Parts: sequence; C-alpha cells; structure tokens
Amino acid sequence: MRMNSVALLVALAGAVQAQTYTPTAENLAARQWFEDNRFGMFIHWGVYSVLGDGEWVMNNRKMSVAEYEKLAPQFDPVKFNAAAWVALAKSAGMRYITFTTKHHDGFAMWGTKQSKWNIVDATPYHKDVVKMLADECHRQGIKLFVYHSQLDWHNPDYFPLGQTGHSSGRPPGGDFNKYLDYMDAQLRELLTGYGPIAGVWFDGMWDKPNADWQLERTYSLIHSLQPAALVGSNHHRAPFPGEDFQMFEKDLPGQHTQEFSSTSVVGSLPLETCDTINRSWGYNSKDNHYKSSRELIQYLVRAAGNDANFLLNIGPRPDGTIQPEFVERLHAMGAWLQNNGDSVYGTRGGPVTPRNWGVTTRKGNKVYVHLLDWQDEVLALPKIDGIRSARLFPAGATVETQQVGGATLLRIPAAERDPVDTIVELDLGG
Ligand code: FHN
Repeated sequence: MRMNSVALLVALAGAVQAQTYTPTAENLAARQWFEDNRFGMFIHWGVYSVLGDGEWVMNNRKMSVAEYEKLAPQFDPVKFNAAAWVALAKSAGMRYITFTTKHHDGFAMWGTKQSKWNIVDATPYHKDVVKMLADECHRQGIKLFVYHSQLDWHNPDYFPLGQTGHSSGRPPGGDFNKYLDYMDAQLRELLTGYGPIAGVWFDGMWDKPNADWQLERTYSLIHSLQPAALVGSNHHRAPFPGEDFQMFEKDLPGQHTQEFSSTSVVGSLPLETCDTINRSWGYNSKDNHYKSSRELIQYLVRAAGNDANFLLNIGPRPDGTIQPEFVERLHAMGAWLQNNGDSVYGTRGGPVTPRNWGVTTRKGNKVYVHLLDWQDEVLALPKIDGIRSARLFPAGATVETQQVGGATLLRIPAAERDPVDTIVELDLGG
C-alpha cells in the first residue's frame, strides 16, 4: 500500500488547501513581476541534442530505452558557459529563463539522487548544469523557471503508458503512484537546492489527461517550499486550482491556431505564449526555417497586446554552444527593446483589442498603439476619450488625431512609419 494513514491525512490536507488555493502575498507579487517583465528565454537542452534531430527523437525514431541511453556517454558539453547564456538572454532584453530540467526522455539535467539517469552520473561531463545556470542567473539578476516534464519515456513506473513513448521497450507494469512520488522527490530537490526558483513550467500531462496526477499534492509541495514560485502547466486546458499562470504554445491566447489548443480557454491568470526561432525546440541541425527578427519582435509585441508574456526558445548544440542564427536574432530583439521597451515592459493589454493591423498596450495614463501591418496614412480606432497628446514613440514627433463620431483617427505620414512597429504614444493625462 502506498500511504500510511498520516501520509494520507497530509495528502488530503494538501488537496483541500489546493482546491481552495489562495496565493500568498509573495506569490501575487511574483505574478505582477512576471507580467511586468514580459519576455523570457526558453531553453530546450538535453541528451537528445546529440542527435541534432529535436527533443522528440527517442519517440520519433522509435528508440528503445537501451538504445537511447547510449546517447548519454556522448553528451559532453565542454563549451557550455552559463555566464554567456545568461548574458545572451539579458542582451536580448529577456528577464527570465525557463530551462528544461527534465524533458519527456526523463533525463535530469541536474545531479538528482532519485535516479542515475542524469547529467552528473550518466555523462562524461559530470557537472550539474542546473546548478551552474541557477548560480549564474542569480548573479546576473535573471529569474529561473524550471521546465519539468510530467510525461516520462524512461521511468518504468510511468505506467500505464499514455499516447506516446510506445517503442521504448519497457516491460509492461509499473506503479504510477511510485512515479508521482519520484516526480515530487525530484521537484523537492529542484526547489530546495538551487536558490529561488521563479516557477515550475509543467508539460506532458496531455499524454495521459485522465490519469490521477494528484496535482493538488504536487502544487502544494511547490508552494510550501517556495511560496512565490509560479506554477503553470502546458496541459492545453483551463487552469486548475493551484496554478499561477497559464501558457499557450505557438498560439496567442484565445487564437486557437494549433490543434492541441483548439479548445483552450483563456482564464484570469497571467498569460504566457511560447514559440521557437526556427521550427524546433531541441537542437535540430537540419532546420533552417528561421523566423526573421522582424517577425519575432512583432510576435513579442502582439503577445504584449494580448496581455501575455513571450517565451522565446533556443535549442543549444550538444557541445553547449548556441548557433549564430539564434544569437543574431536575439541581439536584434535586444537592440529594438533598448529603444522601444517602454511600450512593452510594465504594460498590460491596451483598450483596443488585438487587430490584424496591430495591438495596443497601456501603462498608467499612456496607451501605445503598435502599427505592425498598416500601409495607409490614416488609422481609425474605436473612440478613445481623453487624449491630451499623441506622439510617435520614442522619437517624439506629434501625431495628428481627430475624433470623428465613434472613432479616433490617427494620421501617420508614410515617411514616419517604421517597417517593424510604428508606435504612437497617446497621453490620456490624469
Ligand atoms: O512535447 C513538448 C515539446 O517537446 C516542447 O517541449 C513544447 C514546448 O512548449 N511542449 C510540448 C508539446 O506540447
């Protein structure tokens, strides 16, 4: 039997607490910090990087656990430089990093005591990269979220299997409750050994959506260890009690552009959307489908206009280096944010809902109109009352406005339009 009666009572108390979950003051402050900072770096890195074919390679190539384990001795990221990674994120204007501590292959990127399937014990590198990254984040003032896959293609107790990982060659059988204990023990390590953790980014529950994941127990554990840690899960459903933010994948909130998020519901928690620079999360040596810097900047702006953060992914190479195509785009985003960041950081979605031509953001008495895809001289907005002045941001030239019936017109001569984002700052006074 899994639990004695004391453990059962503790678990029940945890369940009741999470169902009536009231975030602490620290947690609410962390949510506000999260929304104010708007831009983060997602990092997908693990033993799969060795094959340069994305993080699903074990499943896609139908590799057994025994075959896949042969990758670990080849994973020796001698060029990994935590300080350089964190500095790169900062130079892009990113304010936090979300790192894959464990992806679906179950491989732990820290020296977990729960299994030898980890970077310290199973690779020639022998170093705890989560520790190196966490220390460097704390040193450079960047917050660290841990991505953690609930789905596990390696652990025999992840049973019954879900929709994926069917070729791993594991014997049928296994105790899912034991797996959940293992997962909680790993999370306890991450939340006790690495300083402040800004949040836990869960993924993979969609593999077995109807299993008893005992979310309340896990979420309560996290909040009891670090009350300010924000819990979110990429389950593509409405938020569950105990979650502190809601994420969308390759999809702006409520847009339903992806099949897996076709029924997602936008809740009232802080929002985040994540996407890739090319088409891959983990390193993919053949993927040359890079988005342009313009597209990436515009996505960040569209996310802000949708009241959401943007978590932009890189998949470092197996030696620990980051390919120049990613670096170049991140630097371009950072340069743009240096000039225009005030219209993104610290804002919330603005008074005009997102449109094809662009979005609005707001901060205090300022509204920023972002024209992302607009060729004409005059833009008609639903009427915005109380405009005291309008100017191009950040340059400052006055923008002519006119109130006509139910509309506010902005006149922006072609010469003043910016191919990436023409920003008009409206001062509403007060
Ligand atoms: O299967 C994963 C995928 O590998 C990647 O981690 C993305 C990131 O949002 N999430 C999952 C798919 O929903």
